[in-house]
Amino acid sequence: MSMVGVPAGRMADFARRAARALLGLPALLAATLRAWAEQPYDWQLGMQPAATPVRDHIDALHNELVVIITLITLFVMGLLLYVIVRFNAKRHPAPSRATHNTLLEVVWTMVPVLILVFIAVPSFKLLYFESANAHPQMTVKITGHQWYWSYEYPDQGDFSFDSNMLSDAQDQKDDKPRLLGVDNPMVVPVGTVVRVLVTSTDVIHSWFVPSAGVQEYAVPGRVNEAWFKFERPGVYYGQCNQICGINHPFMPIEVRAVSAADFAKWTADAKKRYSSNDDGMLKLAADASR
Ligand SMILES: [Cu+2]
Repeated sequence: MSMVGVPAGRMADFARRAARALLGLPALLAATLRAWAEQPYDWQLGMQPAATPVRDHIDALHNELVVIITLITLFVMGLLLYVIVRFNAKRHPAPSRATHNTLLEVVWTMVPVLILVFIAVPSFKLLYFESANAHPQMTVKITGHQWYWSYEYPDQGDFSFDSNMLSDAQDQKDDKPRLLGVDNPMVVPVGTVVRVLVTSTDVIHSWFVPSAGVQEYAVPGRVNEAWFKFERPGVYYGQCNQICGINHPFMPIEVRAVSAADFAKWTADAKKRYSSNDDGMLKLAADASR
């Protein structure tokens, strides 16, 4: 059998090609996901893949909540449909005048309370898990400024540097995603518990790297703590996600998780490059004179 005007041979050929394309789809998808793993991509569904234990836990809680939410939604929808069908004016012309039912009221108060308690247990566990790690292996201090980030490495020789967004032209040259690439990325060793201390010099910013599961407010005059341990090497992008002024969307975050050897190499180089770093002061002066 063939479609009108299409020879059977070509139909078979088309079916074969379609089957091949379908079989190849999972591999293609996996490759795409890998290539775009640590940043948003067009038509993305769901969240960026987890890269740290904290994000693994966040995903686990999220998946658990999706099940609970789905069951509740289906239950309420079922009740609504039942009422609409069974008790509409046509089938049920004389409505009940009952206003109280003690048993029903106790049940519909207690059941939601129990559900919330059931959710609160893993939720509080996660809060404590992500708030601080008792055994950090190194510390990086992160400071938000209008509108860039700066990073300090007290354990590796106390150097610091500023991290500014790249221009579109530079992003293209360096093959970095637009509005996410920076000139000096934060570099950390993979498999290491990194404590980050987050603060700000001007207004409230927020250091947010989705794949790390870290979103920490940067508040002037206050130091907030978070931690991460990247499980695999990669480049992880994030952004300030606290509306902090006109250039709020232009203070991206780029974290590079590298091997211990590469980190040692980078540290040695960074110590030389950033030791007499007064970029920050120059930038502040430039901002003030504007
Ligand atoms: Cu900001």
